[in-house]
Amino acid sequence: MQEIYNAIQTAAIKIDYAIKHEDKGYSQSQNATGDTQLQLDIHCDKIIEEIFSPITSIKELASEEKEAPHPLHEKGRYLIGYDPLDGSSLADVNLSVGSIFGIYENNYSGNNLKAAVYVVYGPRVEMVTADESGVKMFRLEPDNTFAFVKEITLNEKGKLNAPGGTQKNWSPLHKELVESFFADGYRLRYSGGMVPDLHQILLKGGGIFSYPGTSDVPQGKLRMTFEVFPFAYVYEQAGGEAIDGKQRLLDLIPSHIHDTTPCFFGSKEEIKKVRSSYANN
Ligand code: P6P
Repeated sequence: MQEIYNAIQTAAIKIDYAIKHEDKGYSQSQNATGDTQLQLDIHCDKIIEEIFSPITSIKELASEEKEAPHPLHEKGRYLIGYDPLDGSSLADVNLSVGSIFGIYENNYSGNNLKAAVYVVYGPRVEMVTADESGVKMFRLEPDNTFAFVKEITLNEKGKLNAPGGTQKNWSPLHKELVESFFADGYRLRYSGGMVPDLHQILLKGGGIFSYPGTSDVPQGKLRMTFEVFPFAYVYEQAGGEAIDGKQRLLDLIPSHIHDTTPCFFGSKEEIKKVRSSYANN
């Protein structure tokens, strides 16, 4: 696994440089989910593919930016589902963006995750790894090494509320749930970038991030394989929970690697409240 973590660090340094110095606007193509791809999306995907290709423990790569998985080494142990540059359009307005990696065995179901990693490209470049040893944060140093900073754990209850999705398309039930957190004094922290938004809640000790099913996207917007399962794993390893409103997210089995799901990530108290609100939905 360390070989894969090292490869992610190498890719992160190149991706951070590309974000800051090589932005090339939109391409003529769309990804499997129908998002128009930035040249940067395609460029970052190529960086990862080139760096991961020689690693013989990787059986295949499944990228959010490609329709089908890309086979690598037949006897490889791991399947890697990744989003090379999540929230890439935020780079145009100089906000933080990120890369997300799920490291699976056998198939891309949530319970087959063996580790999850994300990288935040912001004022600092930070990498967070989650595996059976817990959740660890590393920071890019001037000598291009990643130094260990700390272990991350979530409190039972937090203070931040990150409500995703177009509000006019929320169900009345979801609108009431979001407003109840604000009525309890939670602070709004939402940039539209899943990686920095979830990173902030982790670093500030807790809260709730939600991207529900809405009238325009009933199955939610966020992709299970590349975004939702890796963060669900991180949050559970940090002592939090992650559900679709009712079920544990990691118990879900996608029928296609680009499937999406409604998702809630947070501290235990907040997830308990979500479960209670959605119980009769
Ligand atoms: P909305 C970015 O496009 C992204 O995929 C995630 O990073 C983010 O959480 C979500 O979409 C934001 O979506 O509909 O709230 O703008």
